[in-house]
Amino acid sequence: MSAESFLKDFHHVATIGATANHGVDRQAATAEDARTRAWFAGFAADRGWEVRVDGIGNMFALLTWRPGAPFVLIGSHLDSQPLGGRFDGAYGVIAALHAAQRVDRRILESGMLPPFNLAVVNWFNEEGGRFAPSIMGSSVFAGLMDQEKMLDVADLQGTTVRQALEGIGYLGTDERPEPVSYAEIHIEQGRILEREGLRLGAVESSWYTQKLDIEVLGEQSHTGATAMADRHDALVAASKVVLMVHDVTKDFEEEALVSSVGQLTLEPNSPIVVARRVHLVADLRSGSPEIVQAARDKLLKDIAALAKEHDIRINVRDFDIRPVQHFPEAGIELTEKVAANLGLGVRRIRTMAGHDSVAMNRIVPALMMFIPSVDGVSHCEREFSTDADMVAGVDALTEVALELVNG
Ligand code: HGY
Ligand code: MN
Ligand code: MN
Ligand code: MN
Repeated sequence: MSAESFLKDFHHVATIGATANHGVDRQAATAEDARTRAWFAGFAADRGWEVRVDGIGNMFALLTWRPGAPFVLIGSHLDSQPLGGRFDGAYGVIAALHAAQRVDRRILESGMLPPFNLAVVNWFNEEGGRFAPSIMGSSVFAGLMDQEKMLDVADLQGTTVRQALEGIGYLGTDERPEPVSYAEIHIEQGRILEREGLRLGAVESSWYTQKLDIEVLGEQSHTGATAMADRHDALVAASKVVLMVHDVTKDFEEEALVSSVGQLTLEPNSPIVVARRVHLVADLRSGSPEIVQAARDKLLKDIAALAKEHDIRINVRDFDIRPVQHFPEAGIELTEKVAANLGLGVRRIRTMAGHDSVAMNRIVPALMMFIPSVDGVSHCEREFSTDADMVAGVDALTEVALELVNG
């Protein structure tokens, strides 16, 4: 499998759900997601690889050299954020398909059957933009989230995961391949590799992350006829909460804590009605769980005082809590060895973004590699990585996968 055929496939998939500004909008279990799933299944079928879909919509393409043996899983996710980037997730899936093809060729040429089989995985709903929480498919696979509960999660329009997956024909019942290890390649989504002129990142740990689900309940009234003293405006209070979530980072060392509110919905959302309800989600992340806990506790205290001051109700619920993950040293050293063999500058790196590898590392040894992101931007249409860096990453993943299947 040549670099050109990988690039042709990548740039083709990037046209599925393409947006006007060179991004993609392929949210979990939408028609656009279904089109990339069909492409994934076609790629596998063309090569005679068995395709399986499990009970939460995860897709697997199986290369079974040794029936009954467990599988090295390599892959990522094809779903995107709304108005997201072309590279986040999709790069890792297409790289894994091409790496698997190369590994298959090398094994057949060697005439030696490896102890483990190989499966390429497209995880369901890694992004969590439509259905919260994120990293859903791999977390169910790893037994960290309950499948039936996740199937009942609804989007803002009230459509459940179950209905959406049934709607696109990807609510499967297939048996999951038994995993022995996991490897994923992904864009860095930060600017460290670019700044240091390096080609590969060996991910050694992830951040502690959690979200706050916040509901602000005021009183609906007329924006004209209601006296100011009589208003219980949920949006005024919610706006102060948004600023609190941003400002709490200033209580800690620079960049020690990152936090934002990225999602806010309003009821009834009419120009001449004082809002009765605002729902917002805050995302808190830090290398230190203690910092996140301290920030969360301060926010809960300040929000309680705000509710009293405005004589309204504000409900806060913790969710999508992810502890710091350390990746096995053996996988990091394998990445460093492969990088050296390929002549690629490499360094160890921590991820602030969540990934499927963070879920998989809870059940099998996981290995994660990054390629550089131009300007370090992601979760936006401007997200970009170069063809050369993507191709180098496929080379690295191929070597890693070959080592892992050979045990
Ligand atoms: O949670 C994350 O950071 C990922 O992009 N879903
Ligand atoms: Mn991703
Ligand atoms: Mn993402
Ligand atoms: Mn009126």
